Amino acid sequence: MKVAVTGAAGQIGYSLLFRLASGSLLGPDRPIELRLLEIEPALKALEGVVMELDDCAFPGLAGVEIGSDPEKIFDGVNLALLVGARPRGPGMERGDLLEANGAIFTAQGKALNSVAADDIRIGVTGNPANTNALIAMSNAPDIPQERFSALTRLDHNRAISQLARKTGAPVTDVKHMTIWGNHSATQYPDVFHAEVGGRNAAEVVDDQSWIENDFIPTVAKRGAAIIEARGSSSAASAASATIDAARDWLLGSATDDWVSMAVVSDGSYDVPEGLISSFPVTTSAGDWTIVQGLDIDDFSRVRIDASTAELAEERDAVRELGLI
Ligand code: NAX
Repeated sequence: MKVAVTGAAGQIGYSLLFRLASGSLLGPDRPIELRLLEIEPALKALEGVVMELDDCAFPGLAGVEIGSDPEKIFDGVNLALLVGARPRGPGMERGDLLEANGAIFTAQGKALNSVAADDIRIGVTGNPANTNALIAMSNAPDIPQERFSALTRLDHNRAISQLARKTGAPVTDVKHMTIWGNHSATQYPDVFHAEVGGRNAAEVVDDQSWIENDFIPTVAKRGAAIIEARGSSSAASAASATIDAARDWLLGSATDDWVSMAVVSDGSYDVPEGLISSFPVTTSAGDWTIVQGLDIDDFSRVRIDASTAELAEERDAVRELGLI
């Protein structure tokens, strides 16, 4: 399998590449070839990372290619993990950020459209992840829309961990967690459909104030808390979630569980059609299906609507910029 990683010389890349090469994605018996995309000024640093990959002598690493031309790097790839993005610099307005990322994700969408393998799956980690995925998808008309997703698995994993800690249960006892909406502070981590040890999580917690004033903001603002503590943004956990998401997408989610993925909305749960929004999904052999039939009460409705309204605003902004 040929796996492309963009932003490969960045922080997340430094963790992600070694996990991919050691077999965390498909298991140690299925060799992968890495195709690493970076901007020109970062290629030297990337060469150093490749030297380290060599020095690990990973048995499952079939080859590594690096470069700054997406048409070359994406040629024949089966999975593209789009991690590289332009961070918000000093004095940059939101519109500037969308525009700078728009340039990256239009070019990468077009390149994937023309050279990726027929079975390509694309996972976007680089922020603003949902809208970057929308831009790439809109610029790749020959790739089926369901092949694009944006990462909310880190938020999902954070929510599981917080709930496990609160209830004293192991993380493996927490199932059916859902992140709805945007990978941003408006995201809605939903415990009302989650279970702890087979029981409804909200009932096990039995503390509405904790859910509202502790759990939801802790999960939604976890990225900022990590920056505050570490001096730089989540990297190893983001790499781990990127792999969890891709692995489950390709190999399937557990039969008694679901995962959160931002995928193109078909209007389910009144999320406007066409937005890339996070839903509860089950996955199997590279396909995902939105879990249907969950009751959404008023508490959840307001929060899902607020996050999808933000996504609609981002979509409108990139539409105005002519990026989609
Ligand atoms: P870094 O700034 O360390 O690395 C980004 C890398 O991308 C840099 O090496 C840069 O040269 C490269 N890059 C920029 N433009 C590129 C282009 N056109 N083609 C190829 N490479 C390009 O950031 P890092 O900490 O690795 O984070 C990467 C992205 O992930 C950021 O946008 C960040 O906001 C986002 N995150 C997303 C998360 C999620 O859950 N969806 C969580 C973690 C992280 O915040």
